[in-house]
Amino acid sequence: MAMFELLSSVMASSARGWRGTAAFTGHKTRQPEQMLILYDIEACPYCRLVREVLCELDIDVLIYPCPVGGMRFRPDALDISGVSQFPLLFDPNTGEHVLESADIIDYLYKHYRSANGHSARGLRAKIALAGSMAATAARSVGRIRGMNAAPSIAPEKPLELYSFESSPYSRPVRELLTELELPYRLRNFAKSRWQEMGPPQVRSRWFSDAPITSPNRLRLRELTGRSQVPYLIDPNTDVAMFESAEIMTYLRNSYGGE
Ligand SMILES: N[C@@H](CCC(=O)N[C@@H](CS)C(=O)NCC(=O)O)C(=O)O
Repeated sequence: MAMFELLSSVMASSARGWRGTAAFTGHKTRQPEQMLILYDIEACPYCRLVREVLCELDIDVLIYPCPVGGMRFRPDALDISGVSQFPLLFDPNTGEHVLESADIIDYLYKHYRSANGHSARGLRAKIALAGSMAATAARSVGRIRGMNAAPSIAPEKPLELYSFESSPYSRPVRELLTELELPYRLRNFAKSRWQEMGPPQVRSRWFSDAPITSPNRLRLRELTGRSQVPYLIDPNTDVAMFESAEIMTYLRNSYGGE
């Protein structure tokens, strides 16, 4: 990945104080039986606040990208909520849909976390939104990445991406998935122990014996022997790969254009 892309992604994560990095481990989150669905725009400052909380609660989610100008999932979203507004959460477990990022965050805490928690309020909410807007700005030099639809071919089945919200290398992949309107199961890969902080090379050198506690970390370790994101699985072609630059080339070649 070009150095500029990486640096601006690091700046975006910093603007949000690296929220969406660690999972809350003190209280068990209840995993939804059926995967939640988020109609999302990667670059949208409000959507980011929701994805951060999903990541911190360690909840997987099916993302239906709805970039500006997109036609693949926007009509569904309009049918569900009656308005063209994102983020929109649909919970197939309860049949409920929720608009408004703060209400979605409250809903997630209420239904899936066995401890109190809610969206930021008052001044804290304003600061969170300002930081999220700054994160979008950091990724907007030349063009707003992850905001506008680009021509693409629809996959038959949703893709699968292991990622955590603040991951500087995962963000450009999510931006491209959004632009190409490619649905994907977002496997949140938040860190549940301090030994999981830092780049993979550092961790494997110093903390190779630390037990893995997060379900998705265990899963990826079983699948690949590694703990590294982004990791893309495409069930349509049986391709599975690490490395953001290679994943993006694969996505462009397989689904871009038309
Ligand atoms: N107050 C809402 C604001 C959401 C919002 O303004 N989202 C923008 C995208 S950043 C939107 O839905 N735009 C309409 C569109 O893209 O059609 C929230 O917190 O969820």
